Amino acid sequence: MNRKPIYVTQPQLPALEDFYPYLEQIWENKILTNGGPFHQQLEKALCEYLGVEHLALFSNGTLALVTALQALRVTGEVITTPYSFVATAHSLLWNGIKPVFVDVDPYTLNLDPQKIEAAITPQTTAIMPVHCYGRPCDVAAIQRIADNYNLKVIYDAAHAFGVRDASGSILRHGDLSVLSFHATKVFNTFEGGAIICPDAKTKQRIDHLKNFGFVDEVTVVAPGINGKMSEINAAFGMLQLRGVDEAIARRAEIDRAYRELLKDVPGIAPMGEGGEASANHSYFPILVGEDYPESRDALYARLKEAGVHGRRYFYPLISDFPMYRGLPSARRDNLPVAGDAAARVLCLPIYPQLALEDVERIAALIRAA
Ligand code: T4K
Repeated sequence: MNRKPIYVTQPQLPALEDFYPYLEQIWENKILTNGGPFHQQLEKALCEYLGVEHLALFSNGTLALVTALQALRVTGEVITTPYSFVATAHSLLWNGIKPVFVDVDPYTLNLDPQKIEAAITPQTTAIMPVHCYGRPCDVAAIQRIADNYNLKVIYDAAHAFGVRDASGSILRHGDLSVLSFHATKVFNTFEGGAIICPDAKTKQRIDHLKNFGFVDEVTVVAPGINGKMSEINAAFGMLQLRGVDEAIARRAEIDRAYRELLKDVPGIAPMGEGGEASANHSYFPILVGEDYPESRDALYARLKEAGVHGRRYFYPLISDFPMYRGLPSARRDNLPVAGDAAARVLCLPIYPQLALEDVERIAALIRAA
């Protein structure tokens, strides 16, 4: 039987005709970008939805990370994780900052706070952890270290849309948090991103930085960049926001189905529940262990052969890419937990429209080894 390929994710798209009124509005306004009406509406709506006070929209998550570092005037060395998408560390290189890789915790695969202190030097100015797969970092432990050593904390929260801990949004921790609204994310604006700011003054600085440094027609206060989100993307975001709770609920259903279907497959370990935090089910990572009859790569290839395109997020480790591998902190013996996870991880397809019968078929393929 000829089946359509199943990708690791697929964007949730609202009905096309529901987008027409937004397009008509843009045509009528004739404001296409530079902080237009939809841009303003979306900033406000996202603050309300996420439970944060100040948020600056961006054209993508990577430029938001680059700008967040600029906004806090971070220099020197920054402690970060090797177990992430390459944009995390690239944002440091774009600012002339040296990344210092620290190993991850085996349970969450987030930066291990117990290993951070040993990597701090007189040049260290900040920590950039990632809430990997939307699972919260140990924010309290990280903040204690940052306070002790007077370091900034910038969370790469690209995966953590809508995630909350016991007292509110996970995005309110640290000095700044950065979201991605890329097509593959839980909430998408085709391309997009945002910085969550603690106060209006920081947001204003970030708003200047994303608009070339312009404060008014004749005043430029910093060598800013063009990081603005267009009206089309912002309008699409307004529409997407209407369906995001339903989309996350559907993802939760798929997550539960996988866990049930895979629960006693030897050597297959779906990564843990979200602990005390709410989860957004942005990814469904499994770790393939020695008890499984095939290697992770053999399973990945066999699924692909059957039209199921899982992804090995995050393999290779960032520290293994050529621009990082010469750093002393990139040595494999410095990063044993991250290295082991990168060799064993496979993210299975998860997205709102994925049918339960496809989840069953994927689980059956995994069980069939
Ligand atoms: N920090 C972290 C921790 C991140 O994970 C990311 C991005 C960033 C920062 C940077 O944020 P952005 O600058 O991207 O806003 C994808 C995404 O491009 C990237 O946004 C994401 N992380 C990363 C984890 O995954 P690829 O190269 O794996 O994507 P791609 O194009 O292979 O897409 C995966 C699958 O999704 C495809 O096989 C099919 C499906 N797909 C994809 C697109 C783009 C669709 O069905 N429709 C689409 O439009 O990087």
